[in-house]
Amino acid sequence: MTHAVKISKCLSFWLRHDPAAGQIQVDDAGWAEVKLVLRALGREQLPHGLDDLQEVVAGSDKNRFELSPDLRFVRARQGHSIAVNLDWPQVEPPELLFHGTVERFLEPIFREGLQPRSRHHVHLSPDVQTATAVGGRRGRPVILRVAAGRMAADGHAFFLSSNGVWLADQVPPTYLERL
Ligand code: HQG
Repeated sequence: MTHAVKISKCLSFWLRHDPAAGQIQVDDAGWAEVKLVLRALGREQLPHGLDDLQEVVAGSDKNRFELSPDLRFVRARQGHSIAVNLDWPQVEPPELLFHGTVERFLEPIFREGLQPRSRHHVHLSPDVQTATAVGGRRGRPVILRVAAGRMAADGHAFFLSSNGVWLADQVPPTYLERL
């Protein structure tokens, strides 16, 4: 694993799930002090200069993180399990969105719908390729097609994170179809 990947994994863990593990604090909008984050990276024996952090933020394949313009604060753009309020805009979704998962989750998914599990929202992808990568983290990917347009017409809200991930509170089974 490269240093950049290790730094990214630490950031994901502290900023989304467990700030205390990095001895940092995350405010209501998800921001943590860069100074404290760098100190925490140092404790992990990882490169911990501001330039190292900037490189990871800029180089993240999914654009997971965001630095404030003055470089004093950093946050994750989505994926939190801790309580944050990121104010993603509510946006009219495209007709279809996609969700990548694995075979073993299909039975509960078609019974109770897609549920956020440990995160705030269900994560949906704009295209099959992205969904395939998401599902592939857990095994052989299975792609579900989400009738997002119909869902929105029925009154369900969709939010769009700044890195292009679509978020919904849940997706009832009636809007799901296996590809
Ligand atoms: C499944 C990564 C049983 C769901 C990715 C998924 C994404 C159910 C898992 C982002 C279920 C939750 C999110 C139900 C859903 N019964 N299983 N009713 N409803 N599931 O990791 O969508 O690298 O919380 O199919 O790229 O896999 O972290 O969600 O398999 O954008 O930046 O429960 O995480 O981005 O897993 O991934 P997750 P996800 P990062």
